[in-house]
Amino acid sequence: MKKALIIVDVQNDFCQGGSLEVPQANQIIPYINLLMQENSYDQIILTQDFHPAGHKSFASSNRAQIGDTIDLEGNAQFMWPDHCVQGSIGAEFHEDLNLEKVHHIVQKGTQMNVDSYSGFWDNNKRHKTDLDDYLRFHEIELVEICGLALDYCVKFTALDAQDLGYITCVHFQGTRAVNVQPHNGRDAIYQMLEKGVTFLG
Ligand code: VGL
Ligand code: ZN
Repeated sequence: MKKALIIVDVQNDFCQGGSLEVPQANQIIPYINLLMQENSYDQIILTQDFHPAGHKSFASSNRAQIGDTIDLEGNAQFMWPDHCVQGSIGAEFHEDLNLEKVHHIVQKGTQMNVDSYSGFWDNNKRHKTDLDDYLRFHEIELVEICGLALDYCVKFTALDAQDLGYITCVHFQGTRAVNVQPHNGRDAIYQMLEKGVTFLG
């Protein structure tokens, strides 16, 4: 069975000192590098949150406060600090992440008026990235997912992978939640378990 490793959004803005810092994010990088060194994956894919300046998921673009929820074209949209702006250092992959063995990069969140937590679909499920087609072309049946953040982009990527028919695993040691209160991504884990996602590590 062919396997892919999908590494979600290991970018400077989600790591230590970034504008949307995920607690302990940097701790997962050596673990992910070790996974890539195993040579057990047929494909290694990175996702990259990649917003245009002024993206509508930013509080600053809506005269909203960070943490508010607004209506964005009929969908509830959480208001984030500016992050992963195209061309900025914050959008780049963390320099400690070893990119040597990466086969493919999927950029998401590139359309101004819709956010994209999943690596497969935007949040309103209108626009699909090339990730599903890419995996099918390479006859991938099982995906292992790691990266940032457990409770947003990792969760939605895993739920969509499961929906799309892949056997889907998340590396517990290779991910961290952005919301550590009240209980550190546990709700996200339950949502994934309910859908049939399994956990490794
Ligand atoms: C993410 C919030 C906003 C993530 C991306 O990578 O989990 N979270 N954009
Ligand atoms: Zn984003």
